[in-house]
Amino acid sequence: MGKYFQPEIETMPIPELRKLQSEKLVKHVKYVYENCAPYRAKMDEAGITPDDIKGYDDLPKLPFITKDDLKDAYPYGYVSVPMEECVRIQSTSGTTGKRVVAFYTQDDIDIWETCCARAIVAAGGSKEDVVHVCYGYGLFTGGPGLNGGSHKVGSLTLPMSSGNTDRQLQFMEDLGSTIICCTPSYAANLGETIVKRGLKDKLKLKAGIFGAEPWTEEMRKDIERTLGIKAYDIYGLTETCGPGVSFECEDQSGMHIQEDYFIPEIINPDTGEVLPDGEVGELVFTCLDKKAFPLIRYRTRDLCYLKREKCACGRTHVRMHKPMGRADDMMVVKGVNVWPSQIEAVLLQQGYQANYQIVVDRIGTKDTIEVQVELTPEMAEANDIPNYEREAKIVAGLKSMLGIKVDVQVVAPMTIPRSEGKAKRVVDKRDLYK
Ligand code: DLL
Repeated sequence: MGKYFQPEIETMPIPELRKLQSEKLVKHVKYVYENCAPYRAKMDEAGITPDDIKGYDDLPKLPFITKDDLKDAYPYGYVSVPMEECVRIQSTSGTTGKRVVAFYTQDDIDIWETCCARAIVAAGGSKEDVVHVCYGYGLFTGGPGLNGGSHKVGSLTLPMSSGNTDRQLQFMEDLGSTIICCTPSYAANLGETIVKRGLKDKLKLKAGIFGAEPWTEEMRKDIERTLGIKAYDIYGLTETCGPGVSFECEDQSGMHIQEDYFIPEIINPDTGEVLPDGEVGELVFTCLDKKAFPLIRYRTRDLCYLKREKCACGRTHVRMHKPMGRADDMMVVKGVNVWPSQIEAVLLQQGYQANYQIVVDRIGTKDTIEVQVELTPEMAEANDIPNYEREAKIVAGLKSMLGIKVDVQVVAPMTIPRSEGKAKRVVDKRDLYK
């Protein structure tokens, strides 16, 4: 198959790429203005009409979309095609608050899967490969995205989904998996088990495509050593389609953003001003083709910078440095996006006050998360419910909110240190954005 899935697009000379983006942007802004009521309202409010957008350079004139905008319009507000043209939804985690439901037409899915196919080929994939997908399937975009990309490449696809390590290893060995797709923390976990069981020589793995959460260069080295593979980063978010918005090539020097489909910008998260290439700021995406759930200047809250220098792989598309932090307080724990406000909502619902602390750590290759919450003085005085019962109820509430098991410890009033400034709600000992 060669080193590119679509060489003419992936190595397109930059002037041609800009021309393509300009043409698509002009058409798409008109489409969105005519079909997406909340974005039309934003443009009207900003005094911008589709005629003001004549090409790529006019992008900064357009208003931003934020996660709160999508949340306020939940679930159908941004849907811009008749419902009978939608063939799929995917969704972010969380039962209330921050959940976003993204809709797709068949063309939207094709584009998304094409992005994932490009990522698989960039990691050395071809028809001869056996692609072992152990991202979660379901509402999470990881499994379905890489699965679809692997089909497009023509590889034999193993839709394993996440968990059940014994079964993963059995299939890997029996069916000769060559490329593995999962979160980097699960890859590290698998690597550890493979070393422990002495399985490395029985496996045919050569590459891995890992993303959905921050990971360090140290983790990359560790995974490459224990699995005996080359480890590639992949990035994306549900709102823009899912994985494949950007991915690494063999140069492993940043992720190429699929610029024929997405225009990236880096902005100052406080002022919204566009920053020059090379400066760290918030990553913003304009999706140029998405019809069911269009996004113009969507603020990801991920912090990084863009690199425009020529890449040794021959791809011309701009590279983003791996996310270096967040402009908000989201954490990815056990592969799931977690906001402290979701945890706080569960605690307040159950009658506690906002005196709590969240401690996140990584023991070996596994994330741990513990919430310590104070009893209110009234609860302590009444002393009518044992702490273990209280803890079990909070654990259940958090499981239903976040979908993951959180350890909970109920502590006496006034135990958690008070802050004189901003409360330090989260202690994340993992230090993943190095
Ligand atoms: O995590 C999509 C995905 C699936 C990407 C599989 C890669 C592989 P969400 O659940 O909506 O979508 O979470 C998106 O996860 O804004 C980042 O903060 C974080 N994230 C995703 N990929 C990376 C990465 C999927 N490679 C949010 N490095 C994003 C660091 C990442 N953070």
